Amino acid sequence: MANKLRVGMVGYAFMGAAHSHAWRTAHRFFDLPMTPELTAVAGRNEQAVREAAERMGWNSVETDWRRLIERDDIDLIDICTPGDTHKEIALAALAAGKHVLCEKPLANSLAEAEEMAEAAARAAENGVLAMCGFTYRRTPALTLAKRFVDEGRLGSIRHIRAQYLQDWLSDENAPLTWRLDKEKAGSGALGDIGAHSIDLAQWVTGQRIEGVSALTHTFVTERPVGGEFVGLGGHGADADAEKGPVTVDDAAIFSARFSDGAIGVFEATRFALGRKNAMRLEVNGSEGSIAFDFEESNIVHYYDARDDAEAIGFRRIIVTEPEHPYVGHWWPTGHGLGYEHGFTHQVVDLVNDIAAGRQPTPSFADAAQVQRVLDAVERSAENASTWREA
Ligand code: SOE
Repeated sequence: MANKLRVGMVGYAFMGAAHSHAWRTAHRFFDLPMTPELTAVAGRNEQAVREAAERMGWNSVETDWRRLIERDDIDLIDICTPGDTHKEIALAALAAGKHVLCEKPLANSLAEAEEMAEAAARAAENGVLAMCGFTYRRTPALTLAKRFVDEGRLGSIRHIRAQYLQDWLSDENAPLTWRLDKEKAGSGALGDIGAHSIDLAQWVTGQRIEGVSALTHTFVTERPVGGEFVGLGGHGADADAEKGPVTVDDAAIFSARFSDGAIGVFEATRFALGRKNAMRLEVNGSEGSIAFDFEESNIVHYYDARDDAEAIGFRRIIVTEPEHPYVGHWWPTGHGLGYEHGFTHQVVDLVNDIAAGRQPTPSFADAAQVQRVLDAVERSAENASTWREA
C-alpha cells in the first residue's frame, strides 16, 4: 500500500470545501505515490468545525491551528483562511517541518510574502516543501495554452489581455464580509481575483511583469453589517441596517510591461453584471494567439498564423481528449471538467512533487512575484503620476 500524506487543513469555508474535495478525490482517479489522508481540520468554532469535518470527511478536529502543527501525525498544513493569517500559520508550519499548501494571494503585503518566500527557501533545503494555490494553472485548457506557448507555437509574445470579471458585489446592499476588509483580505478584487490573472499571465508567457500603471476604484464605500451571507456575497439587510466601511478596491485596471518585451492590459472586478466567473486570458504572439474564458472552461481558442490562407482562423479546441493535460484520468472524450478539477490536479501535482522531493509550483517565490505586482498596482493607483486630465 502507498504511503500516506497526512493533511491538516486550517479553515473550512468555500476554499476549505474545494480543497477537501480534492484531497478526498485525487488518489481515486490518479495513481499517486502517497495517499492523502484527511487527518484533521481546524477552526475556532467547535460546533461548526465538527459539522464541517463530518460533511467533508475529516477524521478529527482542532479548535486552534497551532495544535495541528504540534501534532506528529500530520505531514502537511493546508491553509484555507483569509490572508491575514497566512504568514503566521505558514511560518509556524514550515518551522515544524510540515509541508505547506497556502491559498492565494500568498499574503496581505509584499513584506509578508517575501518573508514567507525566504522561510520556504530555507525549509526546502531540508526537504520541507511549500506551494501556493494558484489553482487555475491546473485547468486543462490553460495548461494546454501554456504548453503551446512553451512549444513556440505563438512565436514571440507581444500582447497579453487578462480580465477577471465577476458580479457578486453588484448589489450595493450585499453584506460587508471579510473579502471587503483590507485588514483581513489585503486588497479587494485586485488580490482576490486579479492575482489569478497576474499569475496566469506570467506563467503562461514565462515573462515577469516589470512595471505597471494602474487605477483602482471602490464603487460602494459602505455596506450593511451582518446581512445574510450566502456563497460569496449574499443579500443585504434592511435599508436602515447599520453600515460599515468597505476598505478595499471594488475594481482594478492596469497596464503592464513584461520582462521579454510584451505589453499587457488587466482588469479585475466583482461588479461586471452578468459575468459570473469570466477569467479571460488572450495572448498574441508573432506566429499565433490563444484565448480562454473560464465561463467556457473546457475550451481554448488557438490561432496559427502559418495555416493555409483559405482555412485560417481561430480553432476552438475542446480540451477533453485523453492526450490533453490531466484529462485522460477522467471521463470519456467530450464529457468535460469543472472548477473543482483544478483543485484535484493541484493535489495530484503537489503529492507527486512531495514524493519526489521536488519543488512544487507555484512556489512561494513565484507567489511573492505576484505579490510584487499587486504591490506595484496599489502604489501606482495611489500616486498616478502619469495621470493627465482629458
Ligand atoms: C471569489 O472572488 C473567488 O472565490 C476567489 O477568491 C477565488 O480565488 C476564485 O477561484 C473564484 O472567486
